[in-house]
Order: sequence, then C-alpha cells, then structure tokens
Amino acid sequence: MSAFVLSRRRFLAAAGATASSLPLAGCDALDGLVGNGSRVRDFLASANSITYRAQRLLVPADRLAPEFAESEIRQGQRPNGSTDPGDATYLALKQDAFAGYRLRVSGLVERPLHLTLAELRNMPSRTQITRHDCVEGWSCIAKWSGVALTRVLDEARVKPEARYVVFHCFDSMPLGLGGSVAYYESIDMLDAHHPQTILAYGLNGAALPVANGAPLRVRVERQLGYKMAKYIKAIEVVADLAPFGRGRGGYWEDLGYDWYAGI
Ligand SMILES: Nc1nc2c(c(=O)[nH]1)N[C@H]1C(S)=C(S)[C@@H](COP(=O)(O)O)O[C@H]1N2
Ligand SMILES: [Mo]
Repeated sequence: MSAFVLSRRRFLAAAGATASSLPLAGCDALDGLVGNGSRVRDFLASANSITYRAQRLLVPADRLAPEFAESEIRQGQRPNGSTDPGDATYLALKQDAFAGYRLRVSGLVERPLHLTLAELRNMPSRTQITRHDCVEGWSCIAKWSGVALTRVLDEARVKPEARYVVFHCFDSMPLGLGGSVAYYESIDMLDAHHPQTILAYGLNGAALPVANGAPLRVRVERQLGYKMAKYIKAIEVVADLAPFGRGRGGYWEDLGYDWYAGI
C-alpha cells in the first residue's frame, strides 16, 4: 500500500515537473504534447485510470484524510494559481462583499438551487484542519470551515444517473494562443459525498480571503490542490465530463494533468 502511494507520488511529481518546466510561451508545445490523440496524453490517461481504479478498490470509500491540531498550523494558507480574479462578474460581486452571490446548483438534480452565502452558513457546518498538497511540491496545514457538499447535494436531490460534480469558477485562465477559459474542475460522487468534502467559506477562523477563493471553494482532502476549485460560481451534477472544456474533467487535466489526483 505505501509502496503504491510512493510510486504514485513519484509519477505525479514527474508529470508535474514536465508540465511546469515548459516555458510560458510553450502553450503550443504543451498543446502538442497532450493534444487529443497524442501518445503522451494517452499514456498519462491510461496510467491515470489504472490509479483511479486501484485506489477506488484499495482505499475504503470513507477513509478520512489526516486531520491536525491547531498548533500544527504554522503559517497562512499560501495562495496559489488565481489569487485576484479580474473577471467582471466577480469584481462586481466582490465590491459588494459578495452580498449578491448565489451558488447555482443544477444538472441532474430534482431541485435546482440558488443559495446565498447566508443560507450556506446557516446549514450545518464542519471545520477541519488538513494539509493541502500542491502538485508543485509544497504543503500547508490550515483550518477550513464550510458546509459538507453532500448536504447541499441532498438538498438538491441528486438523480440516480449522476456520476460527477463539476465546479464552474469565476476566474479565467490562459489556454492556447492568447485565449482564456474559465477554471473548472470535477470529482466523482464518492468524493462528493465524502464527509470531509466541504464547500468552504472560512479559513483559519476568518472569512475565506479572496486570495484563497472567496466567497466559496471546495476542499477535496484526499486529492491534490488543483482539484480544489476556488471562486466557485456554480455546481453542475452530470453523467459525462466530455461536454466541458476539452473533455478531461478540469482546466489542468485539459493540459495533461491526471483527473484523479489521489494522495
Ligand atoms: N478557480 C481556481 N481554483 C484553483 C486554482 C486556480 O487557479 N483557480 N488553483 C488550484 C491550485 S493549483 C491550488 S494548489 C489551490 C491553491 O489554493 P490556495 O490558493 O488556497 O492555496 O487552488 C486550486 N484551485
Ligand atoms: Mo496546486
């Protein structure tokens, strides 16, 4: 089991190093390397599905990620990726301290929802001190507060054919030559219903800062940092990931990272 995890980490480190060591102007190179039908991409994809199935078989569905004591929080959560989205819709909401924010929950649900921050905060909350591992090789221990995603999904009444939860974000990221695309991510229903998967609105005892994804970001504690979408605009429950982006289940996945980033 530990040997398996170790080789998994090594594989991720290697994959991450390849992608991140490409020069910035290398979007083209990256696209070529991991474009549809490329051998590199097919290899990464097949290794990923083996890992995903192996972990789903070996790791109990409800296994908890380690939690820590307050004394183990050594610094603030290091902001990474987007830290100050400039998108017009986001800026308008931020100006008003997110009073106009509504979390949209749609897709394969009986009851689509539009939840205000106050409504989310009034739902039963969960606080957990966990370690965030970024694929770039750094970690941070922080205290996160929010509502369990499973509660929100229960409220929306997920239909039986649901397989994934897609998170749509406010921030846009570079993609291709001068283009940009909204950050998005996805997880399976097993992680969506996991007790530590929360929609967080609090960090280290205060409101979630803009740098870390205000007003709402997801914590998926058994996976790497890039799975934990910040600046969540909407949640869509789906049976298929193909219609989104380039069909790989997330912004970074569309650039060649693993969809399942279990740690
Ligand atoms: N919307 C959005 N979510 C995102 C990112 C981003 O750029 N945009 N970066 C990801 C990555 S790579 C990491 S490590 C974490 C960083 O979260 P933090 O800023 O709270 O440390 O957010 C993830 N979620
Ligand atoms: Mo990351």
